[in-house]
Amino acid sequence: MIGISSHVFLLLLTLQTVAVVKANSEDNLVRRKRLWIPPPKQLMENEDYTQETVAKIHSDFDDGSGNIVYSLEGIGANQQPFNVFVVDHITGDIRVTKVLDRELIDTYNLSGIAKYKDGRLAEENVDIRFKVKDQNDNPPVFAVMKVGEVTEISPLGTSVMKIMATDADEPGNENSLIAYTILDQSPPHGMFDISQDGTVFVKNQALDREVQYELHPIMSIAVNFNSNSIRIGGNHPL
Ligand SMILES: [Ca+2]
Ligand SMILES: [Ca+2]
Ligand SMILES: [Ca+2]
Repeated sequence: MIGISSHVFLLLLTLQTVAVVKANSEDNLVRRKRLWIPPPKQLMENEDYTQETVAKIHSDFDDGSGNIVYSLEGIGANQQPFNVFVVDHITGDIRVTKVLDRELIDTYNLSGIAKYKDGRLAEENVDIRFKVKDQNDNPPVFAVMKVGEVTEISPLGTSVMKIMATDADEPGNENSLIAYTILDQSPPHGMFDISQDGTVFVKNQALDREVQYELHPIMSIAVNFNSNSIRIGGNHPL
């Protein structure tokens, strides 16, 4: 059979063997497509794996003489971006040729192919998947800041504006989690506060329309911070 091996895939290989069923008795070389798909091997973005074998494909029909030729197909192999993953045609060793970026491609779904030298398939293609694990390598980015506007002597809690920021790291992961606090404000009288979801609200009723207020909101998650400033004026344009 054709299999994938690495420290992660060794156990899977055993399970896979059970799942293999011969297509018919006349042609033992071609087997029924496997229904069971191994989970992806995980590779960390920004880490250099180029000097190691990240996976291996091997056919039971490989007699060690070079009678089987291995190849890879899929996005990142024989489709753009080409040759991110390459396989040694003789040994079946799979290597990655560059440092991966999760924000570019987060999963590679490849097919491992084993053929005889005359071009006949030795096996059904095998699924080889690589998931690129996220690192916190993108800071939150504030959306365009507009000047907020609020009527003077507005009651406490009056919503002034909503701050928005985005983070390109993996959604649902703490690497992209954003919460907001106000780092400082001028004048420093604590006139405004901000909720974790980014809503700026009035904290002190004594707002004066002759004063220009400036806030420095900051994302409060320790691993994820970036700051910018916003201005808040009275109920007339500044
Ligand atoms: Ca990245
Ligand atoms: Ca981030
Ligand atoms: Ca990332």
